[in-house]
Amino acid sequence: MADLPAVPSIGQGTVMANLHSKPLCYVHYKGIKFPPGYNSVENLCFAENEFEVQDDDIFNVTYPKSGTVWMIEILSLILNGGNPSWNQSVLNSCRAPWFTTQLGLEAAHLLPPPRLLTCHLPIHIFPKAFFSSKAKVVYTLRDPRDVLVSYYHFSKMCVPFENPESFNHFLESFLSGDVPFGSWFDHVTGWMKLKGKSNLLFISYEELKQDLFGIVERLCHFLGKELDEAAITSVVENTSFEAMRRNDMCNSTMLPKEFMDQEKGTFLRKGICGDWKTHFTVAQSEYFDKVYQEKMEGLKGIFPWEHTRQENHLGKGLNF
Ligand code: PPS
Repeated sequence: MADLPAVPSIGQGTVMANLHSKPLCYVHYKGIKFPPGYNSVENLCFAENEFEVQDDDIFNVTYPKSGTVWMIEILSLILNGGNPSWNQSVLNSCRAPWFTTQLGLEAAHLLPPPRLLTCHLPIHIFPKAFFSSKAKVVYTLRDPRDVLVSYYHFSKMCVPFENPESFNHFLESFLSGDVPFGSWFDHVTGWMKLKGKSNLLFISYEELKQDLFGIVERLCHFLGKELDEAAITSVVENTSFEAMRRNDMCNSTMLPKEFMDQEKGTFLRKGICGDWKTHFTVAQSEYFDKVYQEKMEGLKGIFPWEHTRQENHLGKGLNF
């Protein structure tokens, strides 16, 4: 397993070397487009309908750019009682395989229980077997404006993604859901329908930034894996942005150039909240807000990015 390519961001598999030399042809499945090269209709169909879910499986589910790789590091460390040796010696794609791809599926079958499994699947394509199992899902979400900015930069460096024409064009595509893995709004509202179920935990990137120690404690409790203070401190230290940047097992620098062009960007780019403010014009911000208000009707008021910093410090809006 250790010789599998690290694809920390969006999957595992062989990518054609000339992906960027011709127009990209996305894989389409159930209304969602997926990056070519390592996704196939067969594997997506298998993941949805035939993937065998085990009761002790732990799924790390996200919309892209919401903190997927961060959560892999956190969960891997929790499962190892805070000991960083697994994180530092085994690629993240082998520790928490992208089971919707062929290589990820093979890696998943080799993992001893409890398995960590990763995907960006919207709920309507998620393994059917999950819904009658005791398996757990950790769903991480992030301010969609920061997701958009991160996704924009990522699309420029990741070869199986269309190179954005401009920031404004990408914003339009994002708001209309015409990006790989579909609409952020549909993804989040779809998963939020399961809010309240005991085997699902929703965590936000903003909470991770604000109180990593507290969130690790919450995750430990959810997973039934209580750690002492020293172990939690180790999880926190080894999953800091700086520590992850130094760790080749998760910083994506091991990826082949034909998959990710490190000269065009850095996967662990800025790691902050609110970077959208340096990208959006006032007009773009107002347009985004208008679409957000329409699409998030019914769920408004519960997400950390909808509150002021002071309210968040008072603990409002963080426990959804
Ligand atoms: S992917 O490609 O969908 O799997 O990307 P994903 O891992 O979901 O998101 C990448 C963004 O998460 C940031 N990140 C972190 N921020 C803070 N601290 C830590 N430890 C951390 N690890 C990952 C990463 O930098 C990307 O965000 P941006 O805004 O681009 O920096």
